[in-house]
Amino acid sequence: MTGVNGAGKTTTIGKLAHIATKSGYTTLIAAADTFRAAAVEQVKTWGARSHVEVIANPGKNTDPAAVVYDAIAAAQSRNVELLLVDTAGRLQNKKNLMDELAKIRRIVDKKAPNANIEALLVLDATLGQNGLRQAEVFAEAANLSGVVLTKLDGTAKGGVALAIVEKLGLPIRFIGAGEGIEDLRPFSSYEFVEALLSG
Ligand SMILES: Nc1nc2c(ncn2[C@@H]2O[C@H](COP(=O)(O)OP(=O)(O)OP(=O)(O)O)[C@@H](O)[C@H]2O)c(=O)[nH]1
Ligand SMILES: [Mg+2]
Repeated sequence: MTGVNGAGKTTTIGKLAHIATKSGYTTLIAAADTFRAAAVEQVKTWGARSHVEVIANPGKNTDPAAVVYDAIAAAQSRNVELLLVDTAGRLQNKKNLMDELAKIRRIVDKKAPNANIEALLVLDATLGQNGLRQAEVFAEAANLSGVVLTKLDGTAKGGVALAIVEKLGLPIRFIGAGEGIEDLRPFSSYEFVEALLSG
């Protein structure tokens, strides 16, 4: 799960862990936002809500790629079906942080060559057309396979999704419509266009 600061990555991980558990998948979470100590606590709180264990490294300034490495090893040894990876928020114009994301992606590709890998950009719908530029840069660094559009419970309609699908060919996978654990839905193009065109 990738994206700029505050887009809703950690919340979306919590919601996905809930859906996964309800759907009978064995799931783990990798706490690869190692920038802030509070980030690990936040994702642990979300994991606990659906009884999903979180793999974290308690050390200071740990390498997020190392956490992902450990989490993949744990997932493999336990035959876990789904590993959700939380990453730190980063601005797409910070080259060192985008390089770090690319490194995480390389670890995933190398350690889990047979996995079905989804790299999702979590995009705050209230930020409008800024999202297109974010999507372009994240697509390059993380080899994105899709987008989660969050905060559609407010006044934003998420029209940027049209540009992202058209320019980058990335599907919208889920929409976030609230802060609660149930507030994540699979994307429906029909409903989306209806909402976009209404009032
Ligand atoms: N209204 C609304 N708020 C949301 C939604 N998704 C996330 N939020 C809120 O957005 C804020 C940031 O969410 P986080 O999940 O912490 O975002 P993040 O991308 O992990 O942030 P960083 O890790 O700091 O980059 C929180 O207050 C969430 O409750 C949504 O779909 N609707
Ligand atoms: Mg977060």
